[in-house]
Amino acid sequence: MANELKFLPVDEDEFKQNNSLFDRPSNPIGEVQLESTGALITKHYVLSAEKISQMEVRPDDVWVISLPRSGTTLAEEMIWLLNNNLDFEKAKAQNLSKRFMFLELVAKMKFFKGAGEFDDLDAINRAPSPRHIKSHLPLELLPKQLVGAVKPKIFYICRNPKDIAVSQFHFFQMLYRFKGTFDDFAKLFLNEKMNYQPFWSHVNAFWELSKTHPNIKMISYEAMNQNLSEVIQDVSKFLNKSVTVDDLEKLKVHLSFDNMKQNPCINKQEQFLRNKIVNEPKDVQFLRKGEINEWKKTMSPEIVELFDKWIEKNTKNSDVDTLFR
Ligand code: PPS
Repeated sequence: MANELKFLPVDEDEFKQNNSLFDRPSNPIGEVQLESTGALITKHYVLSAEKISQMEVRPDDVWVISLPRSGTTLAEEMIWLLNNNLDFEKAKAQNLSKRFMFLELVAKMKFFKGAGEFDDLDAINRAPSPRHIKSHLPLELLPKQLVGAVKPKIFYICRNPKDIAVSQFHFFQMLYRFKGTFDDFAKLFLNEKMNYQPFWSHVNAFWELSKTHPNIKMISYEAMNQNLSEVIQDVSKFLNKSVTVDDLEKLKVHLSFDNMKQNPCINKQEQFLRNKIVNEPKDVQFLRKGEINEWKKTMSPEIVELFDKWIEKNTKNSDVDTLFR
């Protein structure tokens, strides 16, 4: 099989400098970039890149793609329940990460278990249909079959990048002990130095495809936050499912921020404590605020200006920003 994905190492000084802002020995910011697009990822992933690219996609797969902190978890729980006839009992009995497999986390397992000893995609390839798969990878690193004849259901979750940056800042303070200020983080984000970036091509690729591919649906965090009923109805129609008024109300209660934050199958409390990411249950902030426009309260005017210029520059020839207005 021809190796079509070519990765280049990130400049060593820049890599060291960016990772020096994190108090973790594991260097959270990626070491490699895809040559063709500059997509930034960690070296763990590269071991599985070709396998992921060539992976078989099934017509009844359900995929959720997003950049980190876009509202992926909320979308996954909603979509899984709608695609599983609102089986709340099963949803409460099994961790969401088991119900929705995280594509590149599996690749990371290969790195830790030792390349060659462990078939990284085996769990996903052997999983019974219908599979539910989540990924933060940009389109160019996802399975080629995702776009083409197979036509699985694909959801792309997007969110105002200003709020993504605020959410990522807090999340990486917890997960990777980011020790810089928000302004330090915002500059990394705006310079496209976080894993899975560049931001705009990640979103744009799916936004453009969604205009001609009826199997791709864009969902914004803002829509889920402000009008969940409408989103649920839209998603159920897309999945060819019907929901009664009663179902809709039950699902909305289940998906409320407070309920999901208390839900051990979703809140990652056990996992973060076990892996010593935090020491106290109260410090697990996987579900953190659950608000829109938090940036308005927290960003300095200087950083807002930098974001506005970045948005203007990157949306000149596109209507992609209409997604999260
Ligand atoms: S991750 O780490 O990439 O999987 O994060 P992701 O799930 O994409 O996004 C996390 C943000 O979504 C918020 N969230 C919710 N908001 C409202 N209601 C519900 N039920 C909900 N579930 C998750 C979560 O709090 C993160 O946003 P912030 O702004 O940090 O609160």
